[in-house]
Amino acid sequence: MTVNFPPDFLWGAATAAYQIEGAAHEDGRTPSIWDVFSHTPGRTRGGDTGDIATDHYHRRREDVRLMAELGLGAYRFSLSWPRVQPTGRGPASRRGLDFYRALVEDLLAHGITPVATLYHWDLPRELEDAGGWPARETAHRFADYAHLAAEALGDRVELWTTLNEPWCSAFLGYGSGVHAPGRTDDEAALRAAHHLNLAHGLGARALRAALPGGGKVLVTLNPAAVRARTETPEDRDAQRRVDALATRIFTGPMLRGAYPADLLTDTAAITDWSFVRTGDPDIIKHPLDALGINYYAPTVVSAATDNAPSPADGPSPWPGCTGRVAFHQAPGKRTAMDWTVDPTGLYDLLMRFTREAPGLPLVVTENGAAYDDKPDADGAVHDPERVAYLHAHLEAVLRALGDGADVRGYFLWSLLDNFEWAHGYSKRFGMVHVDYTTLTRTPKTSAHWYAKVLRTGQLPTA
Ligand code: IFM
Repeated sequence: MTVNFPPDFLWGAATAAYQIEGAAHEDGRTPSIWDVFSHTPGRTRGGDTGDIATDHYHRRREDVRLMAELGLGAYRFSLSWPRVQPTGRGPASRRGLDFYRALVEDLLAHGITPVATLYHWDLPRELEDAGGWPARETAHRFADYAHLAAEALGDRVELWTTLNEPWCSAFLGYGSGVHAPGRTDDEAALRAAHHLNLAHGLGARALRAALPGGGKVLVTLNPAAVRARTETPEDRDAQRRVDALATRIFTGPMLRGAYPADLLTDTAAITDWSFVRTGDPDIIKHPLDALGINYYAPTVVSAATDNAPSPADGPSPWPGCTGRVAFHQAPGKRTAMDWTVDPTGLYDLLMRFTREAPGLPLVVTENGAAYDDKPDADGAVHDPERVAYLHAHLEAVLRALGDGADVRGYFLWSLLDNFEWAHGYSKRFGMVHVDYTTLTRTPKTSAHWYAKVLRTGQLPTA
């Protein structure tokens, strides 16, 4: 097994605008779908919102200093669309762009490579009012925004990601409705998935047109490591069905220029897919410089049975699975999200894309875990479970590297504790603890552990 990570391996941490920035009403920013959703009673735990979040907008310098002290080589952040282009149309906001310009300059001054994500779920409200992702027009609006962002920052930012986890935007946002904008409509969710794919393709082209020679374009997916509970044909079919909806709905058009035939058949009772126009697949299949993979936990499924849980009750993020697929808890230790700790899922995904997309470099753009971390009497925050989680998942990355996967980097989710969407501030993913009363940042044990790993390029023996 490979023992060391490659010397040029990109070691980073990731965040997203709405989860950390706060300053929701400052410098011309307009509301996004997440402002509307989080301010709607009953949508987030305890009514938490991102109005203040970790106040990163005002503490940017402190946060970059912290990253430098930890020795991060790269920082993956997202641009807030309604901060950069209020209302989602028209010219860019100079004040909005100034913030990202200053952030990028700070990062570069500390030798940290900026990695910008264009869309991490904060669609400008006005675009949702005009139809949101189920409307084709939104993909064109995204391309304009991508162009504005790349023109403004492309001379300093080389690595760009178009979308973060479009599965969540489409199926949690428009299918189960547990994420903004909170709609529950299977057909709209499938339309949204297509228009997110189209936005990726159009956005990637817009980025290339505006980026100087060296710019690199990625997309970040959260492909599911789906396992069948047994090897019966019925359970294997449930696995195939979920894999199509979770992963191949994006990788099909993005990497191969076509939607998988089985996906179209599985969802035929919901839509005829006539929203896919001639030429769309060619736009979506834009050559990528790397594929970003976010991984947290595996998914275990079986064929639906009368006594197994199925997404039959209430809206589901799995159109066409109701009454056919049952979802199960994978065995093993769980995080505070109730997600099973299983690093083999990460290894499997890295090897899968090594086989399916030969020659395409891979980057682990998110991986991490939430635990109920609390400062002790001295103010220190010990998180041995997170250290164990990270250790096991980095071992999986090393194993994949040793088996031929071209993995170029790893981004820990997350730099800071932050707003965990519908869970509000109740789930802490950070390697740096945030006291939400004082907004004090305290690196946890895992941050010091990670700093050592990235300094040495080696995992300590467990
Ligand atoms: O916090 C999220 C992030 O915004 C997207 N990926 C998963 C993380 C943990 O749920």
